[in-house]
Amino acid sequence: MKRQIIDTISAYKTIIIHRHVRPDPDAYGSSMGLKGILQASYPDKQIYVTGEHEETLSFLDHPDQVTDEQFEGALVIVTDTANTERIDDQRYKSGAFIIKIDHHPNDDAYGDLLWVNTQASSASEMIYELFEEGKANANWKMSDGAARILFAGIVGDTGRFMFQSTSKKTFETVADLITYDFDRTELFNGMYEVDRNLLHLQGHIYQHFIMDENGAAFIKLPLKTLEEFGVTASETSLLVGSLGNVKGIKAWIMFIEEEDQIRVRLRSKGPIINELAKEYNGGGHPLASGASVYSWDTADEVIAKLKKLCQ
Ligand SMILES: [Mn+2]
Repeated sequence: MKRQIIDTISAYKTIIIHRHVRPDPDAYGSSMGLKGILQASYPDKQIYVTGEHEETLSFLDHPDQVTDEQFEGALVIVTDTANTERIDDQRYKSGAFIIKIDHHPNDDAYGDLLWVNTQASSASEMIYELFEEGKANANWKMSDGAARILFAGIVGDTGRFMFQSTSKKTFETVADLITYDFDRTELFNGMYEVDRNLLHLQGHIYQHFIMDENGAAFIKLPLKTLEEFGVTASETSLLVGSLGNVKGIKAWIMFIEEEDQIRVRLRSKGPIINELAKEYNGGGHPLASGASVYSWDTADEVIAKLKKLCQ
C-alpha cells in the first residue's frame, strides 16, 4: 500500500493535502509534515495544504490558499480524517484521485486508495512510516520543519506518550525525529502554555468540584463564573480533562452555561457514559461524550444518573 501511494504521488504534478475540521496537532502534523517531505523530495511539484486555519495552532504553521483551478487534475491526499463530512475543504471531491491516510476506524472507506492503520498512534506516525518507505525506494527527503511538526502531531495524539496507543514504533519514530534540527522547548511551550485566566478557572474547578464516595464528580460553571474569570464557553473545553488527575475519580461532568443551553461534557475512566449523553441530546465515545440540557434541574438529573453508573 505504501509503495502504491508513493508511486501515485510521483505521478502527479499538483498535490493538495486535506485534514479534518477543527484541527489538532496531529491534523496539522500529518498534513503539513507530508507537505514538507514532498516539497523537499520533489522540488518541481506544487504541494499545498488546504483547510481553515486554527488560531491556537499558529505556532506550528499555516495552511495555504488553494484556488478552484488548482484542484483540476490534482492528487488529493486526506490525512487523519475518518469520514468525508469531517474533511476540511469539501473541494477534495474535485481532485483527480483521492488517497486516504488515517488511523481511526475505517467506517467511511472513502478514496481511490486507502491506507488505514488503527494500530498507529497518530496519522503523523504513519506519515513518518511512509517517509521511510519513500526514503528507501524513491529518494525521499525529510526537512527539519517537517520533522518538527510530525513530532508535534505524535506528542499531541499520544497525550505526551501516555495513551495506550503509544507503541515501540512510536518511540522509534520520535527517536528518529528528534535527530533533526528543531527546538523542542519552544514547541512544548506552544503546545502546553495556557492563558492565565484559564488557569485561574482551572484552580476554581479544583477547589469547587464535588465528588461522591464512588468517584462520580461534577462541577457547574454558570455564566457569571465564566464572566468573572473572563473565559468563553468554548475555551472551557481545554479544562475538561483536568479532573482526571483527581485520585479516586471514575467519571465526571463539567456543566457550562451558555446563552441558550447548558453544555454537558462527560468524561470517564471506566463507566460507559455515551448512553447517558444520548438521553440528553448528545452522544460521543464510551469514555468521552457531550450533551445539552436546558435547566439546572435537568443537570441535577444527569448527575444523579452518573452517580448510579459509578456505583
Ligand atoms: Mn490523529
